[in-house]
Amino acid sequence: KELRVGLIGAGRMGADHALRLDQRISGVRLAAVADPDLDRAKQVADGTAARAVADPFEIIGDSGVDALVIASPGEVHEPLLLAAIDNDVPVLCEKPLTPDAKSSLRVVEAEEARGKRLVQVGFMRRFDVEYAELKRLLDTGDLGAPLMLHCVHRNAATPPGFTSEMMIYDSVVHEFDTARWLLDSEISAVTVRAPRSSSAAPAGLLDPQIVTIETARGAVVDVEIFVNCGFGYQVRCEAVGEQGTALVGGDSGPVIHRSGQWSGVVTADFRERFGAAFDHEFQRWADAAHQGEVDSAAADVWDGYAAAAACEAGVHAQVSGERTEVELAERPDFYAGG
Ligand code: ISE
Repeated sequence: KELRVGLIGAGRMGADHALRLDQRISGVRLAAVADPDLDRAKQVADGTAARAVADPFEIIGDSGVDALVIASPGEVHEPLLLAAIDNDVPVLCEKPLTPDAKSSLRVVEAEEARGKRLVQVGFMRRFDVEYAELKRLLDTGDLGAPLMLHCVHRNAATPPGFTSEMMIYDSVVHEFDTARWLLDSEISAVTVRAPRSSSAAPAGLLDPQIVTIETARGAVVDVEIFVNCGFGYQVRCEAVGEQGTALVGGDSGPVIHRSGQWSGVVTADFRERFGAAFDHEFQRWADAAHQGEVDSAAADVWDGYAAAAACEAGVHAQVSGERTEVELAERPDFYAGG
């Protein structure tokens, strides 16, 4: 029996996930696409078996929809997630879980009260082959105890309406999750500094920025976030341990030598760079949902909350210029070891 998936959000990411669910993930059928812009929902559903609707709540709890993918903007996630939890529907929710800590905590509490894990958060780097290998190296201790991560996160350009705050909760949210996951430690404080903005950045956008993350176990992570770098999409992470270093996301082949020069290609955007990771993430999610389970390799709601709390501190740090400590609620036993 196929897992009938309802997709909420038919924007850039939603359209990409629709294609993925329709063509690349086995054992699933795209059953519905919801977007307040009904024309956009129809365009994405077109050519698939899915029906298009404007109201996402119409497909939450619908007997023809077994599981949900939420790819709408973070600001509208909370009521959708609460409704899905209420209806016992498994969800793959794109990051961020929600844009602020309080609303994310309400989702944690709702899932805990339900007593069943239903929601996973789309931090796809956890499914990237290179990142997974880096995680393995850190877990086995092959690099020695970790001291630092040096991260670079560059986008070619920002869509209209992208704000300095979003650079934290939409972009650096990935590094918050990556740092917690790789270093197996909560984030304790965040500081943000910025050089003068690039002349390529839209007016009012503080771009680039340097975010410094401190973890509870004493590691420090620096992140360059530069979302109008112009040349393509680049995400790198170099881990520095007491006995060695490892870099992921470095330039890789094919390297072309021609006319006295060498060159290579930079990926255009995150759909291309992390396409295989998204596929892997979705297949594992669908397989688990089929069994009535969640994927243990994925980020759970607590991870989504912890990243949101770090984002909130990050936005405060950005605006105030001050090192800002992260305030975290007590981790419920329900999520311990998750
Ligand atoms: C976007 O929403 C993503 O999730 C991408 O991975 C990130 O690179 C980009 O900056 C975000 O806007």
